[in-house]
Amino acid sequence: MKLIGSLASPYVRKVRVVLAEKKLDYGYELENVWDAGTQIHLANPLGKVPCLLMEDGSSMYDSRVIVEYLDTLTPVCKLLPANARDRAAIKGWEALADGVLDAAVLVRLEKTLRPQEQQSAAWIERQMGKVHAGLAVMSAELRDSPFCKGNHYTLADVAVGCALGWLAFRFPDITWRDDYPNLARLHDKLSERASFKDTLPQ
Ligand code: GSF
Repeated sequence: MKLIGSLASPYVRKVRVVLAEKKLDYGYELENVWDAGTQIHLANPLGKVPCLLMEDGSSMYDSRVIVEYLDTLTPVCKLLPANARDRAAIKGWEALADGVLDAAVLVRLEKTLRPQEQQSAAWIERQMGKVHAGLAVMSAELRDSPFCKGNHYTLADVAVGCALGWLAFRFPDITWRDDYPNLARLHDKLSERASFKDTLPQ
């Protein structure tokens, strides 16, 4: 299988961290989805990365679908439990982390793709509100647990780690490290893992 991705995307990073944790082999192809000549729509009609190209020629997206599939391929480092309720709780963490990213990505696009006079301060504020509300809930739910879901490293930690890492990369002014020391502690612990070290956004 081959992953189409980009070096800065937090959603692509989530997939790459999972591939590394599961010790799965894969090809990796970089694609600039913002380039006029991008071919990404041939694999993903939504024109987004990550997109996983399968051996039979089909493609798989988006990141949540891909990581859930990857977790079934090998018992190595199980990231999602079989129990439906526990599984939904972890997928809930992933939805929260991805939702924080979705809002922050919208802010970044507004600020980088639109001329300053066309940018909407109200839109930016609305999206930033989601980022801050999401971070507050992450911190409240993490409490002083070693990982998002108690004592076990799961997909929730992968998703939260990628979201925090991308905020640190693109929004260094957001003071989540000072505001939420427990998120900083989790982020620092995750950053020591090879899967996170080898996939730093750039
Ligand atoms: C989000 C992917 C996405 O927005 C997922 O895979 O989880 N829910 C999806 N990818 C961005 C790159 S990035 O901001 O990480 C993308 O490909 N955007 C291109 C576009 O046309 O929106």
